[in-house]
Amino acid sequence: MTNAAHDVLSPTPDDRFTFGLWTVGQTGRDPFGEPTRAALSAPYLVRQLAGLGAYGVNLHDNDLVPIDATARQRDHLVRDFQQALNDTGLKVPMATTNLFSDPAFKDGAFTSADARVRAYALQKTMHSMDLGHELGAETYVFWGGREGSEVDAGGKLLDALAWFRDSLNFLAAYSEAQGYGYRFALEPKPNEPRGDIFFPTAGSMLGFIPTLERPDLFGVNPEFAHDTMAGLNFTHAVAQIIDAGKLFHIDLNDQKMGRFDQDLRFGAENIKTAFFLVKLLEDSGYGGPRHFDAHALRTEDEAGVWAFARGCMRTYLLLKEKVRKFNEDPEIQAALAAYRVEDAELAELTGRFSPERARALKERAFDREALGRRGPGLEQLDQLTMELLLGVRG
Ligand code: GCO
Ligand code: MN
Ligand code: MN
Repeated sequence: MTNAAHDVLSPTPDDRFTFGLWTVGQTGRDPFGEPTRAALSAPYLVRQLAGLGAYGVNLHDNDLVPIDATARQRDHLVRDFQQALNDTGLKVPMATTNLFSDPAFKDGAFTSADARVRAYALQKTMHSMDLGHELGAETYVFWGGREGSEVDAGGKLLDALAWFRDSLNFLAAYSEAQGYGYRFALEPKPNEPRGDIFFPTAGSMLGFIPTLERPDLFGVNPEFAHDTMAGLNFTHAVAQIIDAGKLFHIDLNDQKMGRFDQDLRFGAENIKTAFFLVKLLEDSGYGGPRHFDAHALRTEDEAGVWAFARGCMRTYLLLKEKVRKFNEDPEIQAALAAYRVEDAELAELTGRFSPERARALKERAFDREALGRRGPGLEQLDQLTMELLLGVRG
């Protein structure tokens, strides 16, 4: 490997790669089986991630502080974690609340039909926001893992939406009152662990955000696996979020369509979609964290965990390098230029409505058959992309 190639593929904090404590700390437990590897402490995970070139580490409150910890235990755990952050320079850009593991949340947190559960969820989230702020987090994620249902016999659908809205309004106001200045990122998922989760897609979140009191504080945290599980095109979802100015955070991983939630290493499965996603992120100038919300396969030991973490970052950087080559490849650029047909006169006619332009456009003659005959060259363009990805172009 040449030095130049080595540099391009070695992660540095400038690449803004982050992992969750729950991702590299995942012990291999699944619904059918016990852990296959030992739990690793938060300070140890921080030191390892920093050594690999990550920028930051994200956490749920209970990834660091057990739900039943005493105040003394909390202070001790936070102090040791903070020490590891100080020693390594690793940041905590994002924090979130675990509102899904405890049985209290089995039928929802902010959307529970029990007012006591909803109030407890608010209380727990405020404590978690305090912790996130203490650690320097600027983004706060809401993933409503238990906000959903298996049966709708409870008849709470419209109420649940209102309860969710009230909770987010309350918490945004709390953040402002405390001077935390959080930006909130709402994470959609279609199902798992609930049979159906409320707000299943990016579009659901984009439609909901304008109904909040402070829509400016809210954006989306889309996840590759969540759209892919549902057979949707994740890159299209991210484009719509960018178009709305709402890409506040992103969860990267991989997934086979139609399966259980796999949380595979980034790029492990859908390499072409991953390429177009990296291209979209890089070309759009997205400057936020590239967060890997995934974990090593259950088969792996600790060495496999670090191979997983290195692999996520390395594949992202490999794809970013391919994006650079794609954007510089003369044949690809010529095919792209040929794909788009521009017409200055028509651009003028269709640009902005006026009665005159509308009349002129209605009178304009189009050679419909010629339009239908034109081949846009997508087979060739896609093959060139494949050859670039497979390493036979540059
Ligand atoms: C999942 C989700 C979670 C959230 C996390 C942060 O499928 O379990 O993706 O991993 O991203 O709780 O809020
Ligand atoms: Mn997920
Ligand atoms: Mn996620």
